[in-house]
Amino acid sequence: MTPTGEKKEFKSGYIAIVGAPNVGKSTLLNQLLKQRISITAPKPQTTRNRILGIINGDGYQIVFVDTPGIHRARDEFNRGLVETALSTLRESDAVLFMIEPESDGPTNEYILGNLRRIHTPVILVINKVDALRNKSDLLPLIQRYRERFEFRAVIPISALKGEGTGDILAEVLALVPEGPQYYPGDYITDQPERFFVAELIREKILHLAHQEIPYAVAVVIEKFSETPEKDLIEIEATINVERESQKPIIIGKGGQMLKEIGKQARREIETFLGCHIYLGLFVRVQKNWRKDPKALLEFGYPQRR
Ligand SMILES: Nc1nc2c(ncn2[C@@H]2O[C@H](COP(=O)(O)OP(=O)(O)OP(=O)(O)O)[C@@H](O)[C@H]2O)c(=O)[nH]1
Ligand SMILES: [Mg+2]
Repeated sequence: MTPTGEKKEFKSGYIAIVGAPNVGKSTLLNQLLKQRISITAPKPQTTRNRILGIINGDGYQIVFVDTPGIHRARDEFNRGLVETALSTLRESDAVLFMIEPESDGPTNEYILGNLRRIHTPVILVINKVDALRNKSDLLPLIQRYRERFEFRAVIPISALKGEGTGDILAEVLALVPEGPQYYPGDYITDQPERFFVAELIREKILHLAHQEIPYAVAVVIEKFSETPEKDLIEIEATINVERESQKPIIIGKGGQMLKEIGKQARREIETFLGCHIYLGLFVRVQKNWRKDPKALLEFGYPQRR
């Protein structure tokens, strides 16, 4: 109840975070949530699923939805990722369209085309302003975008440094309609813990391996068993690669690479789960899994309808 006695309605909404690959969408989600739930890497096509980040406040629940980067996909697998992003766009109450000033490519025009087809308020988020060489480039950029689309607001931010993200929250709060509480008030996301564990392992591979390897990898959790009395979770995961030749690269000389992946992943998983873990990693060749509908289903990746 408000001081005047009227009933205050609950507000809620789904807010899609979309943009070209690598612009910083997942970094923004983590910054809004003040927790690392979406993996990030300086390489495109890091995010492969829609990742929910739920903010519960007094009288509202905002569900931010991180999505794979939208790009001109050349193969079926990537077309599936783009479709995940575009369908999220269509099902949202508002959209954060993120760009980065230093690489403003034709993909953004394609995304704008999609935004014109939906009738949802869109906020233009200009990320990585910390890395902008000439701050004076910002105003003409904003001008150019304002001419192309009627944005509800334009917010320059640095997702990495957490600058401007408060403005996003305030703007979004003003936009979300009255609505139900979609998730229990203590939920921050909808995926099970094991999904994030698999993602953290994949993130370490993204950071440690080069060339085609990051794209050829899918991580599957085979075992996740808790022993509360020992404050320990035993985790076994398979790192699937596409070709025989990729296996020795992931394992590395004398197993060094796999050991490093395991060491870094374990550290982060322990922080994430808040307990000790045992982590066993195995490498398996699942030939051309990105083209195999059965494997895609098993690995939890979208398939085109
Ligand atoms: N300098 C700077 N770098 C940033 C900022 N935000 C993100 N980055 C970096 O940009 C890279 C990509 O960030 P992600 O959050 O993974 O980008 P994304 O848009 O989710 O990428 P995809 O999932 O591949 O589409 C990472 O190396 C981030 O550290 C920022 O505000 N400033
Ligand atoms: Mg991402």
